[in-house]
Amino acid sequence: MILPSNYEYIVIGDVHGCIDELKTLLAKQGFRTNQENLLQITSENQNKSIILLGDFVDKASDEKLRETIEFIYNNYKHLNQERQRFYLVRGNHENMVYRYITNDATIIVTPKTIANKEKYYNSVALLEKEPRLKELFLELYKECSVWYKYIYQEHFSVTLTHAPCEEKYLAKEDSISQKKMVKCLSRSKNPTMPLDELLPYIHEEAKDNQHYHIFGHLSQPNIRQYKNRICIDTSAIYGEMLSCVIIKKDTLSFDSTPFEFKQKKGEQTYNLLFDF
Ligand SMILES: [Mn+2]
Repeated sequence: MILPSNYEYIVIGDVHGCIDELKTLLAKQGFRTNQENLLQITSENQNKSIILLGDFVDKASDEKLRETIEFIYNNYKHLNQERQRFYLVRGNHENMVYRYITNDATIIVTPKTIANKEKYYNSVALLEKEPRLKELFLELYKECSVWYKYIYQEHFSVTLTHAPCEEKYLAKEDSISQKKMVKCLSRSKNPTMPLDELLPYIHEEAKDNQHYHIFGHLSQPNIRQYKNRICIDTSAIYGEMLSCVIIKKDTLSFDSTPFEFKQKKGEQTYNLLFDF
C-alpha cells in the first residue's frame, strides 16, 4: 500500500506488549494521551501519522498485552476518523496468534506446536480466556497490511515490512511474497549461525542510495543500518529500547525510549545484524 507523501510518519518497531514504552515514545513524538488513553491531535502533530511495524502481541505479561491491544484498538478507531493517521503492519506474531485463535486447519497439532504456543505465543491463551479482547484483536488483524511504501519524488522511498526479505518479494501481492515479508528464516532454528550468514541477502542486496527498506523482527540491542537496509527492532521487551524512525519529506531520523521495567523483561542472546 502506498502512503501519501504529504504527511510525516512515525514508524515504531516490535512493541511486544511494551505499552508504557509505546506511550512514552509517542509522547516524545508529540502524541499525548487524555484521561481515556486516547491520543490527542494537536497543531503540533496533525500532519503526523503512526505506523506500528508488526509484532505488537506476545512475550509480555497478560496485563500489559491486554492494555496494548485495547490502546491500539481504541486509538486506531480514534485517530482514523478524519483521515488515516494510524497504520498497522502484520508481523509473524499477529499471524500465528490469528491462526491459533481461529483454529487454522493448517496448524498440525503436535506436542511441539502446543509447547510453542505456550512458549512463544502467550497472547493466544489470553485471547481464548477473554472473548471481548479476542474480538478487538481480530478486528485489528484485518486492518494489518503486509507492506507500505512511501515515495518522495524520484530519489527517495521507504518500503516498510515486518521482516527483512529479498528484494524480489518486496511490495508484491502473491502469497509467497506476502509470507516472506512477514517472516524470514528463523534464528531459533539456526542458533549457531550468524544472522549475516543466515540472511546474506540483507547486506548483499543493500545499496548506497535513498531507497530504504526498514524492518523489525530481528531483535537487536540498537538500531542497525547498513547502506539502505535498517532494522528498528531494538528489543524493548528484552529490557533494551523501543525505537522509531521518523520519515519527513526526504529525510529519516530516529528516536528511542528505554524499557521502563513496569513488567518482567524477557531473556535472549543477541545475534547481531551487520556485524562485519
Ligand atoms: Mn517478528
